[in-house]
Amino acid sequence: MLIRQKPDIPSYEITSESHYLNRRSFVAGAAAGVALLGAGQALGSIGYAGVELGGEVTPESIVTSHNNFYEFGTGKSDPSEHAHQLTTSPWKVKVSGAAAKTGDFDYEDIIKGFTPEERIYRFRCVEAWSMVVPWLGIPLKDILAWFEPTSKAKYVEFTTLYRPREMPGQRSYFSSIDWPYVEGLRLDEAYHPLSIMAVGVYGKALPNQNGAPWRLIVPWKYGFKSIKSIVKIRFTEREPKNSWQVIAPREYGFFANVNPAVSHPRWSQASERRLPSTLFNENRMPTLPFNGYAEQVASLYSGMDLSRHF
Ligand SMILES: Nc1nc2c(c(=O)[nH]1)N[C@H]1C(S)=C(S)[C@@H](COP(=O)(O)O)O[C@H]1N2
Ligand SMILES: [Mo]
Repeated sequence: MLIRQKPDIPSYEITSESHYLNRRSFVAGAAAGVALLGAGQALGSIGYAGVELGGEVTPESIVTSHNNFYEFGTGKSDPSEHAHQLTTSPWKVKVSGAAAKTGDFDYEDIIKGFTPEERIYRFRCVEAWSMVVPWLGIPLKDILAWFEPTSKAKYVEFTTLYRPREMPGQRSYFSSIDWPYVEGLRLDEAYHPLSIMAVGVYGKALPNQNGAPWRLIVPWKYGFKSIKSIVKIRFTEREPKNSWQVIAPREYGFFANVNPAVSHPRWSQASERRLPSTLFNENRMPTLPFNGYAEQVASLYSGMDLSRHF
C-alpha cells in the first residue's frame, strides 16, 4: 500500500486529529508492501516509486458522521444520530462451519491476544464517494486462523447483529434488506495481508456508527463488503450470498472489487468524490483499479473476467 502524507497538514486536521497523530506508532504490514511509517515520519513526505496515492486523511468528523449503516436508517446522518442506542458490551460471536474451533465466544476473549495496528486506507463506496481512513485493526488472517479452519473452508461468511430493539432500520417496513446484513469473502481474499478486522479508528475504539465493536475492512473492494458489528463468522465450502447481491444481483456482485472500467448499471464508477466534497469543490478524482491496491491484490483474480465477476 502506498500512502503519501502531505507534509503540511491543514490546521483543521491538526486540531481535530492531534489525538490520533500523537498516538500513531506505525503502519504495519510490510510483507504486503505496506509503508512502514515511524512516529518521526508521520508528518513527513513519503512516496514510493513515483506513485502518489491516497492523499490526506479525511477529517475524523466526516468519517464518524457520514455513514452507511442501514440498520440505523438509510440517511447518511442516521447512523451517527441513532447508533448510540446500540449495546456493544457484552458482545457474543458465534463461529461455525469448517473449522476446528467453533462455538460461542466473547469478543473480548477473541481479540485479547492480538495487538491492533494502524492502517491508513482509501475507502471507496459503490455510491462513488471516498475517504482516507486511519483504522486500527487486526490482520483478518490472524483472527480467522485462530479458529483453525479446515481444508474444506473455501469462503468465510460474516453476519451483523440482528437486534431491532436497538436498530431502528431493522424495524422499518420500507427496508429492502432481509436482515441481518451478510457479507462474505473467498478465504484467500480474507487471508490477504491488506484485509483487517477494524476495532478502532483515529486511535480510539470504533464508534458505534462505524461498526462497533469490530467490522471488516477490505480496502480494494467497494465499501459494502466491509460489514459492520459482526456477531457471526462461518467457514463454508460454497460462495456465501451477500445482502446486496441478494437485493439487486444485476447491480452488486460477490466480488465487488473497485473497478473504474465496469460501470454500475445506473452510474459510472470511473471517478469518485473524495470527502469533504462540496457544491463548490466537488473534489472529484479518478477511481483506480482495485482502489489503488492492484499491485498487491490483482493476482488474486488472474484469469477471471472482472466484468462478469463484478
Ligand atoms: N451491517 C452493515 N454493514 C455495512 C453497511 C450496512 O448498511 N450495514 N453499509 C456498508 C457500506 S455501503 C459502506 S460504504 C460502509 C460504510 O462504512 P462507514 O460508515 O464506516 O464509512 O459500511 C458497509 N458496511
Ligand atoms: Mo457503500
